[in-house]
Amino acid sequence: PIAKATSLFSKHTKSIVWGMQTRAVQGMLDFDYVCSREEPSVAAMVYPFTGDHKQKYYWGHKEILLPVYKNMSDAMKKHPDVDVLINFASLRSAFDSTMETMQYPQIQTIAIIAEGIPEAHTRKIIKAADEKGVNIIGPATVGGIKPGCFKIGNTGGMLDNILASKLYRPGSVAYVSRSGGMSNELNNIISRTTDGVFEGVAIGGDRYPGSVFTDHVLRYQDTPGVKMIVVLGEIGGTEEYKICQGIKQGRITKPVVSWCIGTCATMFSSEVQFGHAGACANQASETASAKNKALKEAGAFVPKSFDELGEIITSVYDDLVAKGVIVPAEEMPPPTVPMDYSWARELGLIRKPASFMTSICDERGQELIYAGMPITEVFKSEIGLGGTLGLLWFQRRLPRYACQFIEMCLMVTADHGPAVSGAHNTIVCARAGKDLISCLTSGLLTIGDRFGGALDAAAKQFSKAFDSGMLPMEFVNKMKKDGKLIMGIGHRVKSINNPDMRVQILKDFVKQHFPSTQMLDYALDVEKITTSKKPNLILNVDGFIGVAFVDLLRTCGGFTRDEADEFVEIGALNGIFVLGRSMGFIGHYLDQKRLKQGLYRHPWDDISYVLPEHMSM
Ligand code: Q5B
Repeated sequence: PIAKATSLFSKHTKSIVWGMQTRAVQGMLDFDYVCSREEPSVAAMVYPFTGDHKQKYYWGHKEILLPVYKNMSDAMKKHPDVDVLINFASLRSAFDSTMETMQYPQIQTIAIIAEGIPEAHTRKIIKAADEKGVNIIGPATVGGIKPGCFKIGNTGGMLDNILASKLYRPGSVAYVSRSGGMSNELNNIISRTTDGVFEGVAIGGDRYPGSVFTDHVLRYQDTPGVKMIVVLGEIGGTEEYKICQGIKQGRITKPVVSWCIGTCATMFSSEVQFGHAGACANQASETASAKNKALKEAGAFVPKSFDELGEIITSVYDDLVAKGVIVPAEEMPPPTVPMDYSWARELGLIRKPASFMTSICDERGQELIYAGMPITEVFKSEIGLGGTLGLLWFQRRLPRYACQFIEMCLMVTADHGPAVSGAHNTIVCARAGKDLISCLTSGLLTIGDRFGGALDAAAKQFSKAFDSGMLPMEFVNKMKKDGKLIMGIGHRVKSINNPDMRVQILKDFVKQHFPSTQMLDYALDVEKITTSKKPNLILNVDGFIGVAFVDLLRTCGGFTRDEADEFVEIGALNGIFVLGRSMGFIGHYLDQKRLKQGLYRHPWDDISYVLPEHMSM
């Protein structure tokens, strides 16, 4: 078998990450940056489920691109300087990808993150790794960290943790633990009690880890920068006894501080399986208490409980400093890494004025919310289209009669034949081969003061006259004197002799259900005067909806007078015609397409050409 490397990571280590773990990769790059590495430790990613491409990451303040390869062979060929693979493959594919990785002699270390890999597979991986001289960290681990040099995936947590535990520069203490979570705790304890971590590895909680405690303790023994070793063992297995042997035989001479977690197991009457697959004592010698006792007897520094681990590390460290074995280096501040915007916001460190404000709809939660009403409630309370419009336009749950009135308005304005301006435009546009949206908008663009867009102006004119106490006749005369048309009055084809049934239907409903029809009554009095002058000067559909809506907003109980006036002022009422008539315009568009109507050209005989005559000099 080929000998395995004792130093797994340096300031120049380059790795390939298997899997699209973008957060983990960014975490590694941020770590590299605070360690003042010259180059990122991730050379590339391998992800078989997409084609070759590049992914954007931050390198300090800059943005960089890292390649993603579909095939491992391409990644290895393009990056011959890579000697570490971090395998984020799932428990189903971790075996194949790890075995494939070991075919490339450039790889010296593989970290396997997946939990639940079948033990038979792990044993095959271990056998192959031993033959090929590859160091395995994991499976079922977060990995490991070498301050100032390299961080495996998510080890050490987020950047604030890395900074708090001073993992951006090496100390003198190396540790090995089984648990990734506890390795974080060790980073914290060691950074508070000593000059910091030199290297830390979490070997993972499986019964057959790819590398064992002694593999790492012996590496640390042979690494000059390591001055003391911390081993955090746990209940289950007999690995810790090998450390005892190493100390007794003089193979391990550096001070070892050790504690095995799981001493509480003795409080249970039956055997306890702890969280890790390997954390179960199958015999007395595998209990945490037995192993702690043996370690102490062998010469390791063993605290009385985990709580005292920090104290014992301090005393061993202080002793090494006193003896001059450790000379703490001067602290240098690490380079700053900009904090991710979303994280800074989550921590409440920054605030930014929003570019947008909204108060009608919120789609971010589990359920869509219309003006405070969850969509399930919208359906449960059967508020219909009118109620939905009430929520989105007026931010109110309107009374039933109001919802019904809105729906009736939408129905009566839905269409009024192909001859009206908007439908005509839609039809011409459809026959010119345009799409639905173009045809619809082409029709909508004709809506204005003269056609379909007189609702708000009618509401304003009538209510202004009414509120100022003008008699209907005074209003008509004033408008005539000012040379203004009364909005909502007049129709091209409807008249008192040919009444508009749409208006009649609405009138019957409003008269029956609205608490007050003051504005409508005023407009009907105006209509009496205008129709006495010309029979087509009726209160038309726009005018009717406009004034009835003023009555609704003012008297339904949901709005203050200011709010009611504001909706008219900002043009809410024309929206009713726009929405209703969109149904018709879409109908005309579909109709023209269905009828396969060709390009429309207006006939010459319907155009009067009135050009200026030829001018002779
Ligand atoms: N005169 C609607 O006009 C129309 C007068 C008036 C005082 C008035 C006209 C008008 C105001 C805007 C309005 C909505 C253009 C209409 C709609 C939807 C639709 C459409 C459909 C659908 C019709 C003749 C004489 C003149 C005028 C006077 C006219 N209107 N006086 N106030 N409002 N109304 N728009 O027939 O003395 O002879 O010079 O602008 O409410 O769009 O179905 O077609 O569902 O699609 O062209 O219902 O009334 O009348 O302009 O020849 O005027 O009456 O001053 O007097 P006409 P004109 P004089 S609903």
